[in-house]
Amino acid sequence: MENRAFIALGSNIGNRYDTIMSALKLLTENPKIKLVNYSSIYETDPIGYEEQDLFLNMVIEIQTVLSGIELLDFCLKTEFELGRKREIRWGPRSIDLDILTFNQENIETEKLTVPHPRMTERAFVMVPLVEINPDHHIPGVDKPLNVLLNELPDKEGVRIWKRKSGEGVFEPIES
Ligand code: GSY
Repeated sequence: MENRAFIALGSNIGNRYDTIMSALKLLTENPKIKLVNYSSIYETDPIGYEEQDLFLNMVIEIQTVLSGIELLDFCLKTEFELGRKREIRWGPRSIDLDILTFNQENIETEKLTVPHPRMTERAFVMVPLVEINPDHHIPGVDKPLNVLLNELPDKEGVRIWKRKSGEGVFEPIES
């Protein structure tokens, strides 16, 4: 599987944990996608439109033979299967799957911009991303992710909710 991508997952409607696990299951059931790494799950204060419930957020690393656009289409299909309706722009959502990076590529199309244009400003993305890949460089940015995270304010809005390992171990796919 030649392509390497990071995807951010978020949910703040209904059973947030079950929805995130269902999204992981649907993604990894696709034979063209292999889960390589995953972060802990964080509970996070909403950014953008603040009058909404807390989110659960995490980040995964995958390998895939899909192109960036094919991966986007599969993410949108997965969101749709899990009941996502595209309503208020910054509003509540049952599941959100955002492609953060795709190899070291810059992709600029009507449907997809990669690296995700707001990823480095969002602690709910950067904290889980740095947990699994602190030294990663985003194309066109000379500082590694952990340095970018250190420079971010408002990290207290991102709190560990379920650890990847240690007490209360969480497995990405429950059988
Ligand atoms: O862009 C993802 C959806 N979203 C989130 C999110 O996932 N987490 C938090 N904490 N705030 C958010 N605002 C939006 S929009």
